[in-house]
Amino acid sequence: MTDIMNAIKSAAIKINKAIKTEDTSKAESENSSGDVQVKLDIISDEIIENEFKKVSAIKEIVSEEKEDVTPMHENGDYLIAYDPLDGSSLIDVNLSVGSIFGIYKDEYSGPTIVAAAYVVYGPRVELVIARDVVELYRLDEEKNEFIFQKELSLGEKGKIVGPGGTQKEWYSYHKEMIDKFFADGYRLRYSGGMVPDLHQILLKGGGLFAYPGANDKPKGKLRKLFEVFPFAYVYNRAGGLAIDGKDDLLELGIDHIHDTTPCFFGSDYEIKRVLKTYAKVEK
Ligand code: AHM
Ligand code: MG
Repeated sequence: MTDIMNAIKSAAIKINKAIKTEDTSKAESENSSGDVQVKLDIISDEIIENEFKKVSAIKEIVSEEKEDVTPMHENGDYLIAYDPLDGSSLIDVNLSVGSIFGIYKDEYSGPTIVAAAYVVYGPRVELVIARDVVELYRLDEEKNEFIFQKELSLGEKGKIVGPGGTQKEWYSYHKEMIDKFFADGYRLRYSGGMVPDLHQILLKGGGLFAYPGANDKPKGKLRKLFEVFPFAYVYNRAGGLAIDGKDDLLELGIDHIHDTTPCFFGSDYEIKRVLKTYAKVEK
């Protein structure tokens, strides 16, 4: 596991450099989910694959940017699913983006994830690693080294909400629930990048991030393996909760590598309110 985390650190240092120096325009291709790729999506994917190739503990990898899995080391113990550059459509407006990693054993599913990590490329580069506990590291760009800062945990309740999706398409009960949070004094904190949005809630110690199912996307947008399960693992380990509306996200399996699911991440109080709203709804 240490070798995997070191590979993630090396990849993050290289991706950070690429973000600062490479062309930020669109590529002429789409990924497996039909999203337009930017050139940096492809560069970041290659950087990570090259770092993971060196780690014998990795049996195979699968990227949000590729259709299928890539075998690595036959005797390796771990399967890694990753999103090399999440929120890459925010690159050209200079908002924060991130890389997300889920480390699985035996198969790709909620119950088999054994560790998760993500990197935020913002004004500072930060890395969060979740195993037994959740740890925050910050990149010292002079030493090219990630320095441990502190352990992270969520409180019982927060003050901010990040409501994803297109409001016009939300189901009425979802809109009423979000409106009620704001009526109760919650403040809107939403950049359009799940990594900085979830990072903010985690560092502030609580709140709610939602990317629901809606009329245009009944199964949501965010992908189980590359985005949802890793953050569900981080939030669980930090003492928060992560659900699809009714069930714990880490109880879910997959039918296909690129499956999506509605998802809600947050502290105890806010997620209990989501559970109450969605209890009335058929799954
Ligand atoms: P990406 O992997 O193609 O970048 O998409 C994931 C991102 C998330 O970071 C964010 O929460 C979501 O897409 C926002 O999507 P939209 O603006 O389409 O609602
Ligand atoms: Mg993504």
